[in-house]
Amino acid sequence: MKQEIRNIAIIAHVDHGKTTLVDGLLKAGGVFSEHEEVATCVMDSNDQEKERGITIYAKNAAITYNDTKINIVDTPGHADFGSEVERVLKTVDATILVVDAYEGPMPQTKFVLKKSLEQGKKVLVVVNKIDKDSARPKWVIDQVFDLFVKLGATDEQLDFPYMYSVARDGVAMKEVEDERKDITPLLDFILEHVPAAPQNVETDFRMQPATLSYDNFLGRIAVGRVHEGTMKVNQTITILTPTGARRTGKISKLFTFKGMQRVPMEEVSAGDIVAIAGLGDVFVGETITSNPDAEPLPAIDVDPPSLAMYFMVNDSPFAGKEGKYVTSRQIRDRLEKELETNVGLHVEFDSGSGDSMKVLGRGEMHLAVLIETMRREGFELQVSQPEVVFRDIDGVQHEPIENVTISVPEEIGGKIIEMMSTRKGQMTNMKTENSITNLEFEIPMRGLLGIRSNFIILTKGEGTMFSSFAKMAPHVGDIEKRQVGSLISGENGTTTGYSLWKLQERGPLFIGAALEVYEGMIIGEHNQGTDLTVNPIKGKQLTNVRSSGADDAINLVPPVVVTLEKSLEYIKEDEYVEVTPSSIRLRKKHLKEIDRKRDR
Ligand SMILES: Nc1nc2c(ncn2[C@@H]2O[C@H](COP(=O)(O)OP(=O)(O)OP(=O)(O)O)[C@@H](O)[C@H]2O)c(=O)[nH]1
Ligand SMILES: [Mg+2]
Repeated sequence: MKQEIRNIAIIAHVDHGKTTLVDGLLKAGGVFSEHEEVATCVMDSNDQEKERGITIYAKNAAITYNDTKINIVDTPGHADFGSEVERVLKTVDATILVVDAYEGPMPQTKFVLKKSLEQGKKVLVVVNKIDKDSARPKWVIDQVFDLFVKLGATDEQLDFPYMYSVARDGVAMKEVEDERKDITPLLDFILEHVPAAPQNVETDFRMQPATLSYDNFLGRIAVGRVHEGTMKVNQTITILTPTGARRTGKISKLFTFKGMQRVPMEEVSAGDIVAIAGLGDVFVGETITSNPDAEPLPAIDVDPPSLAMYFMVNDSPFAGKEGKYVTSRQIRDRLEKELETNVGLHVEFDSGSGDSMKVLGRGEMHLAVLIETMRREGFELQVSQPEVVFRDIDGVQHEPIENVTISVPEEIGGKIIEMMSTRKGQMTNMKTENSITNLEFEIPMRGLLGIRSNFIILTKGEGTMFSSFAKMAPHVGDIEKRQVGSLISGENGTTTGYSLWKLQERGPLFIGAALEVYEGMIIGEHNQGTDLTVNPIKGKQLTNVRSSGADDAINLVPPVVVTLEKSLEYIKEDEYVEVTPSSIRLRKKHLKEIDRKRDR
């Protein structure tokens, strides 16, 4: 008899504890040897995932419990990586919706639940972090129920099973008051409520890749669920596109998952989640089949990208000094390779002029992760201000609208409402409890660009703000922008402490002393809201030197650290971010003041 299989995806808003919960399941599944030192969030294996403390890519693992194989897909909770979630839902029969025991449903909870319900998946709810002092698990269950109702769940879906957990301690409980012993209640819960995967092997093989990865030895690897049938290594197969076009290929290696590893197999069969190597040109959503006349599986639709920016060859005076790959050809090839696996990404190679390409993604973080990856690989490039992508629907220009949830100290609530309404945000909910005000808005994505730094200043860092794609809606009209201006170097040379000391009263600086700058480089923000060309390389006039005295002491405020994300948020339409393996610089498109004046 075949081993039973259960396929689940863990979904949630960012930080609600998905990856930590998977740690617990892996440990219970005997994935680690007894004395092994196990790190936390072991599934977050990518460098940027570890550094940012978030999941970026959906990943597979599998454990065996009571002779049943459980395939587990960990998914990212950040809104920018929502397309990862949408795709892997196709590979599972049920989702575990993890919800923070204090926060309750957040924007991305709504997004991933909506996608699960739309695809008719069974949803199991786990209220996590019930160890928090502020935890209110019963309230959270009510809120989740309301969300199911709002999203139009069927009666059957509304009757969702739920339980509680402290993922960090590796424990799960049926009731809040139950003993917090281990994770087995969750494993039993999965076996009880997740339908067994159908294993029809008496028919032709059909499998649909949901994610792609790249392996230096094996080339492209397609991961997905075997819909039906069986497949052996070295078998010749047909790849069907969703529109019915076909081509042939040969499978060189087959894998299933065990723990976090891919295990080579001679044969794979219906119901399991597998990885296939040897098909160098297969794409997400195509159908791999043993029968050339088989029906393609339904296409996998993901929401289209909502944010675009231009990637260009760096043409600053410092171009080519720090990067290994700098040409337009190299950038183009790299983007082409990225498109093979990064399904939420689009590139219009010929939409820019000359050396620029339009890159479209799901949000600032999605694009920033790509740029950061490229720079770590040795790329040097220049990028433009991110812009929202509009879409023509039935002759009407539409724009992306986001759901935003904001939580701030009560006394700032008014200011936040004002900030959101000047950006065309519509308040949909407001509640104050224990001097914390929770606000919900629908707002055009345009209105959110560049808002985060403003939000941090307004709340002095004591607030949270989350957003997630809600819908496309007709363009809501112009949004007034805050006037920001830059301090721009008018010189080529090395900065001096003396000149920066004079300049720092004009606004926060992005650079320190003894740094090479060029004419047209942005060295700080001008607090008057207009661009100002300045001289940061001036030395102190020797004739003014006083022999002694404390008034000579230069007190330089430490420069503002401009990270990639901050730069993308900061730049205006006439500015670029210059990205190299060792630096991030901001610059004006026109380096000379006279050209900027002419262009105004
Ligand atoms: N107090 C408490 N903290 C927890 C618990 N579970 C997870 N955390 C913490 O919550 C944070 C986020 O956990 P993750 O597992 O990375 O959350 P995630 O849902 O995978 O986040 P993304 O993948 O970025 O969406 C970490 O700092 C965890 O240590 C819990 O049960 N109680
Ligand atoms: Mg995670």
